[in-house]
Amino acid sequence: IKRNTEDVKTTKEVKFHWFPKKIADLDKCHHLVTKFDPDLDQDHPGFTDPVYRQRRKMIGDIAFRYRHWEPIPRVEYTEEEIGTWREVYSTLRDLYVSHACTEYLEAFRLLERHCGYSPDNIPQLEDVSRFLKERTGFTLRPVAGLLSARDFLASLAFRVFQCTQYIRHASSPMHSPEPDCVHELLGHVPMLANRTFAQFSQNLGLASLGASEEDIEKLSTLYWFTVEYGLCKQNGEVRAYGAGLLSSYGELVHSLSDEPETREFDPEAAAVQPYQDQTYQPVYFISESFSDAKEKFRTYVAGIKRPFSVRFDPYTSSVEVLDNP
Ligand code: HBI
Ligand code: FE
Repeated sequence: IKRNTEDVKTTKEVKFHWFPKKIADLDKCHHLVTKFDPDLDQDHPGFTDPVYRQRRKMIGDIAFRYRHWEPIPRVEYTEEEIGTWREVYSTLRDLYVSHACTEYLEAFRLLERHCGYSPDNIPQLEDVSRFLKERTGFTLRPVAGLLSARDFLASLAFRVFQCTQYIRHASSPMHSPEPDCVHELLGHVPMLANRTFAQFSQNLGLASLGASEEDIEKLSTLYWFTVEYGLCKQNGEVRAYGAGLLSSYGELVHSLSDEPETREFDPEAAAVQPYQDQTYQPVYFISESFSDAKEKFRTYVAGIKRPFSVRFDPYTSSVEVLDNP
């Protein structure tokens, strides 16, 4: 009799979704979502530009061919691409002093000093990955576009951030419908250099392993209102730590104006709050501090039901799966 072994995950016949057990398994976590792909999305600024689409494909191929343990191949960016980077970089940098949280500012200074962050240079993922490894153990791996929430969150469990390497279309330097290297390098990377934030990100990832579709949906919504659009209190002021804010001039200004509604961070509420991926958020959540957010999240995760629990082994970068009694 032939059995479909894919369906049978434990001897007790409890079914749950496949997930990576060791860091090299992330080679299998490459499922892209085509929602904002320039080849398919007619509203993408690069949709009618065959040269851009060709370039995007070439850089995407680096990600498709990439395997764990390899150094990330370098990209020689064109003058036009560097021009796009320069425009966003110089505009945003002036705003960070008054709008970004201190953890971000501290890391940003180090990245300028050690990692080639400057208006005239798009940093190389391999250099940034080495920098992060030394700071928090996070590494980057190249990805060809918007990844499925399940694969994206799973990589965080191993302190791996899946990072795009191409840049947005030159006709629209201040906005991109999909993640690009401006969003990753200016939005995500500085925060991943912070220890508490890195631990929070990994915890989010560990909670997602083998989770049900509904729980993946909740965890990605939580990710949205923290890692992407989170605000925090600092010395009596509100500052931004979310990558979607720190990589968008317009929304960074909007988020700290008195226009949007703000609420105290509560994982239960943030996990089910409807969100916007086309315009600015109508509501933002403010955390007291990263440690506070991490603690509240721990309580929230304890309420998620899974037929097993996971433990991360930092010596081997693998997860142990423990059957629940
Ligand atoms: N994929 N490449 C990439 N970059 C992201 O920031 C990203 C993603 N996929 C899903 C995602 N972010 C989140 O919106 C959550 O769904 C986890
Ligand atoms: Fe992002």
